[in-house]
Amino acid sequence: MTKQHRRRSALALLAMGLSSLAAADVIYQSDGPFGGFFGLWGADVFVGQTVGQRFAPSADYRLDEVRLWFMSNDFGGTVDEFVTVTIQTDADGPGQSYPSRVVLDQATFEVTAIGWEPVEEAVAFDGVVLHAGQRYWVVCSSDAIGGEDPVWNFAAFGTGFNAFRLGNDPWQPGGSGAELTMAVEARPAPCLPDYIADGVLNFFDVQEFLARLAARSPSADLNNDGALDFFDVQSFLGLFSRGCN
Ligand SMILES: [Ca+2]
Ligand SMILES: [Ca+2]
Repeated sequence: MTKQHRRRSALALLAMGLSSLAAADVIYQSDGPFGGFFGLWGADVFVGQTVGQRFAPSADYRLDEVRLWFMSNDFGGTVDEFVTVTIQTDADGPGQSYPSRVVLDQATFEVTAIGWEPVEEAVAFDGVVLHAGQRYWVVCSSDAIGGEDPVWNFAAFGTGFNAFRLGNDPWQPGGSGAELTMAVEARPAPCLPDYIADGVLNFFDVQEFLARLAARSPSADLNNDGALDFFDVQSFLGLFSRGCN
């Protein structure tokens, strides 16, 4: 066997391994913060205001990553403020769409922007179940005080469906307005109970689901109620017995 041949074989094996894992799709993508009509502006994220933007996947997915552009309201040096990003379901009243406060998963990042120089922050998530056609919210909050706070950049063009919450007040019903910068990447999940995503439903999927449930992984919250309990087991068994095409 020549050296070149061996290398090809290794590459072929690598390709096979990767093809069994679904690649992430970009299921939501705003414009960037630069240029355009609006120029640089954004929504303050601080003790006085929590900000959310809505998205709705067109198919079943598992959340992989959210990317957001942030700049700092502090003209000074380095900003050392943290932003908490939560994934929430929709309160879903008639014409009253806003985050439900049911948190499916959350992650925190430290704002790295200095002054009005936006930086794109990537926030990883561990497979939160996103059901086709359901509304979800990416919500940003922070304990920063006003004047030195993180600012979630508006996109140069476009409109998004946003909601704002002032201090500890209830959420104000959302509406269409300037688009907040946001990209959402998720892995297609054409068969939700197929936790070992190999297109086949078998014992290994049961094992993987139960392991994630035991590890309190948000990826096991099949019914999207923010809790991990018997109802998720029930959902899993229902989906599993129904099978996949
Ligand atoms: Ca499987
Ligand atoms: Ca649940």
